[in-house]
Amino acid sequence: MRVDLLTLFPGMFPGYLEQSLLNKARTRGLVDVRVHDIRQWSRDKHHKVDDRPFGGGPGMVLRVEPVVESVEAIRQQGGQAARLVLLTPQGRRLTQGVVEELASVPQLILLCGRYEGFDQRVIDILQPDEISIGDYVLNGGEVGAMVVIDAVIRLIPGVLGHAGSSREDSFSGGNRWLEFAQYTRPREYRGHAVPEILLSGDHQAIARWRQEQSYQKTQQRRADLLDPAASPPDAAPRKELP
Ligand code: JBB
Repeated sequence: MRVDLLTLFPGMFPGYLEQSLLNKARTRGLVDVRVHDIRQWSRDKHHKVDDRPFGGGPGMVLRVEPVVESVEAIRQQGGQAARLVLLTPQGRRLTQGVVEELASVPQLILLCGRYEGFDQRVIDILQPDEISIGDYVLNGGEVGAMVVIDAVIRLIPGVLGHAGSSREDSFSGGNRWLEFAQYTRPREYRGHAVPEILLSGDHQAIARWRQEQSYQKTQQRRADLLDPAASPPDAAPRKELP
């Protein structure tokens, strides 16, 4: 998969891109990530890409020409059917389902905005897939783009080991449960002991206990994740909220 990032702040990405999993995927040739500065496509001698909004108002707007022309240039470089994603609070919400969809394309172009947003004609002309990572105010699309890459990259075959792929299964599809609590040595720390059952060696009982844990935690904290049609695990007694 090829990923092209279009941004006014290319310096934000190298640190993130060099993190372990992504770097491994890149050195193995599973993913080719390229960062581009939108200013490269400015016609202005000062590399200006923003301007004051028609009709007045505070702040600046990203101009249509450099943005449209940068995307067109990157599309031609890729030479494949690229999916253009624009990170914006106006987009559809990023979910694991959307991530799975994005992981299936040969080229992703992630367009990151700044200032008060893009000239509307960027959207009208390019018709990007507009995506939001959540309802909070950010200063630009870059962090959202990193979230998209992070989630997409781990679905590319060969990027994760065996453990990762089976783990992913429990979170795809309709029913997603939160993880059960994990413990490692020591068996006791400051009076906090590891649950006895995990030391029992009874693998079936452990599996059942973990399933109950997952279900109850999900029920208590994120009932919205539970598929109402799915039934709880057999041994899970229904616990009231504290
Ligand atoms: C950005 C946070 C875009 O598309 C918009 C919009 C509004 C304000 C600012 C921006 C710039 S880019 S992506 C996530 C900010 O409505």
